[in-house]
Amino acid sequence: MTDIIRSDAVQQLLDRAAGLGEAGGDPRLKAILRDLLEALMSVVERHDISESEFWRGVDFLGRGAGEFGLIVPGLGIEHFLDLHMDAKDAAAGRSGGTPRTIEGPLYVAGAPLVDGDLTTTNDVNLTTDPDDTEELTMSGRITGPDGEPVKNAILHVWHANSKGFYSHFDPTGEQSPFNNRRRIRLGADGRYAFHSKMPRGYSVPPEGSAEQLMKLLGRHGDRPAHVHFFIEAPGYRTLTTQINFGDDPHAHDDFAFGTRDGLLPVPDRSGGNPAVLFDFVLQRSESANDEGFSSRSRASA
Ligand code: MBD
Ligand code: FE
Repeated sequence: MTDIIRSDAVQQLLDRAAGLGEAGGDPRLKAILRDLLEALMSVVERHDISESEFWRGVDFLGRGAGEFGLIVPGLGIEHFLDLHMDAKDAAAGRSGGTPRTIEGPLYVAGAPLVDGDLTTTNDVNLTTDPDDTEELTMSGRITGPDGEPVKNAILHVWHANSKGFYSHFDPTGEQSPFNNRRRIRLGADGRYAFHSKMPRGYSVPPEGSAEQLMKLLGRHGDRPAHVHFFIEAPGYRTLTTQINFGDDPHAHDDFAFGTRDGLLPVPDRSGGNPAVLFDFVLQRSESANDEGFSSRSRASA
């Protein structure tokens, strides 16, 4: 079969579909969309996708739209964005510090802002709902590239409960709004400590589009137990990361590809309950933009 993607007819079709000859519109979007359409059409040609198969794919995207937040990490695209940012950082000489890893779809803005300056406070508790499982404690230091304490950071923390459900997204409707979610204001020494109830790994909703897709790929939709963080501090680059528990059965088999070397601590159980000592190292900010967040749309409450 001839390669129709390279034909004048298809190339002209792509230029016109992406509005390349039109004065109006957004030039960057035009350029991106042209390449995206060309990639899609190439795949149709390369795999000889039938009309029925194609529309099955369109139907899937329509039905799956509510779960794109799961499908994107499940297909490795969110991790790819991290690899892309890492590569750009490396090229710009901006390496070092705690690795970034995916945010995931389950952050909720507006969590209670609590005092976590350990010179004046000693109890930061994330779990306010009853949860019949073991207590997790987590503590450590936040430093900059030269080991200096990061002053006045805000540590955003969020994690699932012992059933693997996140507040605000809990299908059982059983959790209060910000259970296992806090913004912790740290002091001048960069130290943090909190306790909560040990999370269980997340699994995509049974019967949902993400689960259906994973099954068709012969995969699962499970993550190891983990704790998410954003760390923001004046003068430092905002970090999006998470720790995944290194002793979880899915520690090296995360459907969302969010586990990374250096982010897989094994909790110390010598004192009975799991305890994690974990230090974060931030990069210095080079522009105001570095101290902000991506403009991803996020739930708020
Ligand atoms: C999660 O809890 C999560 O962190 C990711 C990345 C995807 C789905 C659920
Ligand atoms: Fe998560």
